[in-house]
Amino acid sequence: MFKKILIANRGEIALRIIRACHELGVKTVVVYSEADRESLHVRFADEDVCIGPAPARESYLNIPRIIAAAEVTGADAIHPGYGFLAENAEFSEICALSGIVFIGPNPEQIRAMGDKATARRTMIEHGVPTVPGTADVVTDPDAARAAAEEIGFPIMIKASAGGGGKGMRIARDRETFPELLQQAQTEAQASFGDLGVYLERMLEHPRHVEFQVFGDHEGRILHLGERDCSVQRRHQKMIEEAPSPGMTPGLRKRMGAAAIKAAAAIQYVGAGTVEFLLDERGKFFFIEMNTRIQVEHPVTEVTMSLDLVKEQIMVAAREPISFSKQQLDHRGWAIEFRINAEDPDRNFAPSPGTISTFHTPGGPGVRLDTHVYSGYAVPPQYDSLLAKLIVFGNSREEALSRARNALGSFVIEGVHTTLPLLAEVVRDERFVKGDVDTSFLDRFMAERIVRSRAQAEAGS
Ligand code: MV4
Repeated sequence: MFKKILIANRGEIALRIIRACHELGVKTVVVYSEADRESLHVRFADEDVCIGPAPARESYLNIPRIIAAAEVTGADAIHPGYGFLAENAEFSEICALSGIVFIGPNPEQIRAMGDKATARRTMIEHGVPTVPGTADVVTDPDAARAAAEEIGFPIMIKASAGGGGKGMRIARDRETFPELLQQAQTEAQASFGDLGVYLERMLEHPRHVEFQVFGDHEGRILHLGERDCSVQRRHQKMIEEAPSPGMTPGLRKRMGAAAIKAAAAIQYVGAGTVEFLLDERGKFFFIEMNTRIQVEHPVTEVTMSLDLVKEQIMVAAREPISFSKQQLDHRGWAIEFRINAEDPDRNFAPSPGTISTFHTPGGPGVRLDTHVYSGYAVPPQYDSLLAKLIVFGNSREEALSRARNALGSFVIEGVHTTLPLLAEVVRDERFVKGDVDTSFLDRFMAERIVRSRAQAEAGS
């Protein structure tokens, strides 16, 4: 087992990794920017190194400074968390060259799944169901238009070096296709330095269901159930739950087998997530594979009684993973709510500032992953996530009831947050029925605006 792990991240996930390390008896080193001097991950770690000013490229994305911090503190491994350098193959390579274990997959696996067209082709070759589309990137506009006619509109144009919704365009007909193709290629070149885009038939209003997978060094690969992430806004997930309300035992068996096949195609090691789209007829299609621990990992942890971060560290240290012994089974229901410092009444505008009141919910089945405290100044330079409220129940009804109470007794003052909106969503009839797909939140927000205008008029 490692003696000391450097955590190359910040916020709630840095605290989460520190806790896992301390439970394993491993010392922790954290890096932080000047904007994070008062952050909890600095206070909780055994050692801390200030690596630069606030901008991420000067700190949390700065590979030489992170490697230097690991060397001067004698860390024998680095955990990248999610975001920042978590899926940066070059960083994983430089760690290996520096004799530091990167807690994650190897560079080849990161590259294979980071290039979305290569990932698709790999899945097609291994018989994993994919959305009808091109097997590779398209460059020539005429060939692209011919492919689009073949696939049929509407078409999703996706950047191969993108992912997570970045660098996507929807083309609804052949007239607008050439212009949208050009836009997608220009944006991909500007954002990712690679203009490669591929085409997929667009599924209207699918569910977004992802499977947690885990591989060890002996080639064993298993899945740890699914998470439904359909409640999202512009690719920012807001509510995730395990299991998915749209799942049946037979469908879970088929999707789980496909997820394992996807991971086995690249001999995956460590924690990974295979993302699918699920349509209303129960057909599913691979869209992406993520080679990192995800924000929403806790809903899998509480329904599988596992600590996924500890398992990641065990695999990286080539120790046996705990679930190779015990029989795995999911029990109960978990729902995660992302509490962001954003104003839902101003189109989710970021709302940095100082937290004046931070009163947290509790009781049976309530978990809160957060780095925030009363008096904490939310820095404007990073993502707006303040806390993840994870609620567990023996049934979805119990989880929903607990969620309503927990959201209702959670008080954050000093910044606007998504708390009020989340408290409304858990009362929405369609959400309570589990009858949601990826269009749910956009529709909910549109109706919310109409309601608030009607109330304003009624009040006036
Ligand atoms: C799609 C899709 C429908 N059809 N692909 C890609 C990135 C991932 N985070 C979501 N992605 C989607 N890919 C095809 N062929 C629907 C989504 C999607 C989505 C798209 C636009 C806006 C919000 C979305 C939420 C979940 C899934």
